[in-house]
Amino acid sequence: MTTLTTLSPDLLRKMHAWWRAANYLSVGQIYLHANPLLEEPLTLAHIKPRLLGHWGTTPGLNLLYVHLNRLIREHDLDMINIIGPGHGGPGLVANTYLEGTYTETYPDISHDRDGMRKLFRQFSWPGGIPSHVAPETPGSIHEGGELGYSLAHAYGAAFDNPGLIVACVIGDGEAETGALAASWHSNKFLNPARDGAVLPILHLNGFKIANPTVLARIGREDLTALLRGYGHEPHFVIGDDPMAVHQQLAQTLDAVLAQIQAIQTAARASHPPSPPPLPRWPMIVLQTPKGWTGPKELDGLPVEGTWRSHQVPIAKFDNAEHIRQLEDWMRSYVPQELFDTNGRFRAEFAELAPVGTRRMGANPHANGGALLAPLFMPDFREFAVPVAAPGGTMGESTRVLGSFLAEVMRRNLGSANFRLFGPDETASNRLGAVVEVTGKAWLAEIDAVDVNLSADGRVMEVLSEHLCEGWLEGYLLTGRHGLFSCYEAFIHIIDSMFNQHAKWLKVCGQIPWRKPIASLNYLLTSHVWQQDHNGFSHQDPGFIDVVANKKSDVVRIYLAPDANCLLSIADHCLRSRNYVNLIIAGKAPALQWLDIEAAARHCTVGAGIWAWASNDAGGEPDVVMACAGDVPTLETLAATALLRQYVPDIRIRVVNVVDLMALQPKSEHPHGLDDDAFDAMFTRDRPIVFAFHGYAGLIHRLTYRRHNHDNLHVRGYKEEGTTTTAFDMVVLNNIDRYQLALDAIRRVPRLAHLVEQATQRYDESITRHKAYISEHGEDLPEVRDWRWP
Ligand SMILES: Cc1ncc(C[n+]2csc(CCOP(=O)(O)OP(=O)(O)O)c2C)c(N)n1
Repeated sequence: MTTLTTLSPDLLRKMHAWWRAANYLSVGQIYLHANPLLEEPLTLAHIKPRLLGHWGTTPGLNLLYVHLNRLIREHDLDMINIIGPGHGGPGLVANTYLEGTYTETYPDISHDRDGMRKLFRQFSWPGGIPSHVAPETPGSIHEGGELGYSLAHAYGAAFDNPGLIVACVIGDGEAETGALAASWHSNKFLNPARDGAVLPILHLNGFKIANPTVLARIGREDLTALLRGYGHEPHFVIGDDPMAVHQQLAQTLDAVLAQIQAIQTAARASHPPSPPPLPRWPMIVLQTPKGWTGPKELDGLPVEGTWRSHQVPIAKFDNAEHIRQLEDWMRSYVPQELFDTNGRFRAEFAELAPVGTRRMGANPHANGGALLAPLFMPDFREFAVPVAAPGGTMGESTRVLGSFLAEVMRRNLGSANFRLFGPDETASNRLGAVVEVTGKAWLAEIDAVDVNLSADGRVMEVLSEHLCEGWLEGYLLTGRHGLFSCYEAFIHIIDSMFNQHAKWLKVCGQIPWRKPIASLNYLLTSHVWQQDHNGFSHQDPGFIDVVANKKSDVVRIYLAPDANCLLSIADHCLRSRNYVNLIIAGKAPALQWLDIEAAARHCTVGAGIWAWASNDAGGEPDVVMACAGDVPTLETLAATALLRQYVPDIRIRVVNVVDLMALQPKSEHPHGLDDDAFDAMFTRDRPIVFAFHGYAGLIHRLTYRRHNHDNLHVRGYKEEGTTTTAFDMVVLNNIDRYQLALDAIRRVPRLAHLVEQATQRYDESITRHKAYISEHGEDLPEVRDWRWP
């Protein structure tokens, strides 16, 4: 039985003072660059020339912060705070300043008048800090710019952190996003025995930028039904009278904490129920006015409690009345009661903050690199496919990788810091070996037909790329490791999440106190060239382009030509830090080219001449046949073999690129080959026929500064496709062996006399191919059974 807390008058007074102080500092950050304590009457000279920031959500965030602090102190909680409406950045900066972590992190922002002036001035100021909750904000693992990801991040942080409670403020506007709407399902994947807890707090302040929010206008009954349908027990805190809301919120927080603890205690008992029941986790709906305590109205129009308070409620100071209104607003918090004459937060209020790393701005989970332990890694060579001669063995790259990942999983079960994420595709992507080591996490109902579902599983399968990405990001940001495997075409669903994470990493690289975290690893398979059951909708290699847009110090792109290269790449990526590693590899049975030592050497350099496939004998070739990606590599090698038949004296060099960034100049990317090495591979003046896994334009973009760029002829995917044979896919996109061989003959000047004959032969080959697949429904035997000679 929960006893209702009533805040004592003294505690209520102090908590209210903290809230006023946080609100004061938030308004100060948005508006002022001087006169921080309002020691002089406010004038235009004290007000920033550009007013940037968001007030509307901020008082709610500030209210929650002081109340969560009370909970942490009274129960010695290990808690972090994720802020969905992170545009309320000034609130988080204000609270971490009040609790002391901001000044410990940035000593220049001291607890005195001058420190407060700098605090105000730096906000949204050139060379200062961003307007949103950002990597610079102590205690944050969640950039508050793009809305939608807070709850997924919160669950990612809670997985395998049994002692942690993640409070997660969700904007009611944010709740309209697809990502957030899916995130409510996360509670079916959280095991109260081994994971921490998430406390969702829906901030129902009613409005977005210019509109009401859906959840604020469906009535309490439907909202309750919706949230219960998602498996939560909503607790409503509603009001606009601060004192009443303080009491209600304190009581509610105590009640929800008691429920969380009861769920965990039952699940962690010495004889826990089996199978564990799916708990109905509590959550809070905080319904308070948007822009609470701000101007009630401006120029005759209502502001507090409306969308007009979203950003900067008073935005124009061309009339004295507005300056007076801002001054009245700021003085309504009675700053002299809150700060002493030097600008220091008064001790009787400051003591409300938790102590040391219990402060949310100092919790190490929010600086995950500080907690990161490396994975125990097996030797990837032990999983190698034996390749006695190039092309002499068949193998399924991702299945081979699956065995390696299963061993990584096994070795790290004890440290509980490695998970695999995927949208229902782990088996389809042939990584199924992992499931033999650990189940697939699942706390909802289980039927007799289900396999490998378990409350303890470490494979996270949910048909939401948003959730896979968000959970993994939250998991990584709190100091753990993982990999996300996905169909290549549908990874685009999280393009924007990738963008945000890459931006986060870029900024963290410039913040010394942010410790390096494990890289975000993507394995894209079921790729454009290998669609068995699926067709055109599943054919899109464009994520490579999205990744290539990002800063060179953050992104890496690897195209595995075979299974052994994939092993070497995966080993490297799982050991790396602070990157986004994009790995692309096929899952279909395919010829294997390199033994494991050759693969490791090849992947270390990133690109190389395959001497065994070349016949230029170290001299100048007639043509360079280059390739990146497993299917383009196969077609290039087959084209090379054809060329040698067609033109016995042709000198061919085969170059394979595994690390796409090797193509860029070294000045652009640390993996870039230096110009001499590039020229030694691609020559300065010989034609290059380049078969690329993705869209051709990217190869040109990466190499346009290279000497031989004018001679570089790239073929890639050009949006032709359907449900057809594997070889027909490459034919449809003109990246097939017959086409590549023809290209080579066309590009080599001394072979000009052969072009007509070669063109005729090409046409015949394609006609034969089309007729055969149309008749037999599978590829020509000469294609299916082709082997490197
Ligand atoms: C994905 C995304 N779409 C649009 C925006 C632009 N935007 C910024 S704040 C906001 C309204 C947010 O409303 P809510 O989540 O309720 O936050 P609050 O009202 O507490 O400010 C919008 C649409 C955004 N930041 N992210």
